[in-house]
Amino acid sequence: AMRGHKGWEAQWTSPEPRKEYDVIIVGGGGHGLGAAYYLAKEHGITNVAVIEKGWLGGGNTGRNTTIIRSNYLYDESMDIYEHSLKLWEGLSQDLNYNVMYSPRGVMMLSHNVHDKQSFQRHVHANRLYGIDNEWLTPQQAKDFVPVLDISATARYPINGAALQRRGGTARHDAVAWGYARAASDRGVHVIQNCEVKGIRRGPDGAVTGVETSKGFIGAKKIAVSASGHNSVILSMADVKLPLHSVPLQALVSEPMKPIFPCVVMSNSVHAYISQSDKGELVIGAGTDQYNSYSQTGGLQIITHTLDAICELFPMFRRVKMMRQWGGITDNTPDRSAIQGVTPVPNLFVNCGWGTGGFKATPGSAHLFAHLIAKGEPHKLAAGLTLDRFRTGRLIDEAAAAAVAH
Ligand code: FAD
Ligand code: PYC
Repeated sequence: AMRGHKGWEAQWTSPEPRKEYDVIIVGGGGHGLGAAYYLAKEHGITNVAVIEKGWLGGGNTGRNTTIIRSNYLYDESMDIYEHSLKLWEGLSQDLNYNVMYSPRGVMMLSHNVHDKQSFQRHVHANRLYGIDNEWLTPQQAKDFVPVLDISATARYPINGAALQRRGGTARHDAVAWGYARAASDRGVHVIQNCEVKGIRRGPDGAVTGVETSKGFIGAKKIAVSASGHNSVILSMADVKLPLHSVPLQALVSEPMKPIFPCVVMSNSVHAYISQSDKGELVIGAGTDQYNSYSQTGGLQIITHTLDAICELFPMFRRVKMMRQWGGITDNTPDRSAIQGVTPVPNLFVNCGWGTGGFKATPGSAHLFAHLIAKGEPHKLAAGLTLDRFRTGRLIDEAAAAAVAH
């Protein structure tokens, strides 16, 4: 700003597409850009393009409430989310870019006997697996978040809470920018404003490239990581995915002085809240109950969430809201992601992160790069393949997904 916003260096190059790449990644969110970075850094594969129809991070990466945690129930999930949490802990140093990871603690409120049994099951499962999670009494919860109403007459009484202290938040668009810069520095092409409109295949059925708004671009391998639009893109290669796309909304308040020290989630009453470093309350809701590609969402969903926030934190009743938006989430029937090969040779997919994939960004990207490079999943992602919907070996994380679906 002292230079009058003149003379800033571009953080990544914006080249014209080559005729052909070894790997094309569709989707310039954190997962796609991160996969490109790890392909270059850990597998020496640099003839890579990330193709984004809009701007980097303009999808769910830049629209989410940035909650990071690894307190899931099943081994397959704990493996990948804890792998991711460990990468978050060193990500700013690795990328030489401040992603503002802030392990301020994620607290999940319990309001009834069912919540308590379910969360305590998660606490025990996590601790047995070596992941931090602890059970708090209502008073201990209030000591951690003094503005919480734990009175017996509260509309949503609180009978305890689960706290993961290593959980927290990060700066969403810094994650996209940090990965983009680091990938570009290693030779990856980052191509924005370029929509993938088709997938071309050869006589043997294997992919040969993508049709885009900038013309045909050849590729030996194609890796799709396009969140709410994964099923649309995979259908271009006649692959049907077990996904449905629904909007999820968030909003921010006017800025205020530091008042809210951690992240609080209330799954039963459909609200979650933290305070950004700019001072805004960052608040999120449940999903719309119908499929849609509109990045807005239903008014009744977000007003219900604000009702819940005002009941849990009465002192926020007069705070003004500044902005609201939605993102399109791709959800699987068991609320766990899919990362794997597809029936089409050399076409890979990373999808189904639904309402909870921001926290997974570094871990998912790291393991997706392994899959693309080696042609088979890393052992930490081995349970997330597409064929679990054929074998029935589902990973039901509906409770840990923590957002009303
Ligand atoms: P994206 O960032 O969406 O990137 C995919 C990209 O693909 C987009 O930029 C899109 O433009 C591009 N694309 C689509 N179609 C095409 C095409 N045809 N050609 C080229 N490019 C294309 N997760 C958490 O862990 N914690 C949270 O607190 C949390 N809160 C959320 C709150 C909201 C309101 C929303 C919407 C989501 C939330 N999530 C949260 C989920 C999380 O945001 C996503 O799972 C994650 O960010 C997905 O990242 P991504 O890189 O896969 O997708
Ligand atoms: O997965 O933790 C999460 C989450 C919080 C809000 C939306 N998703």
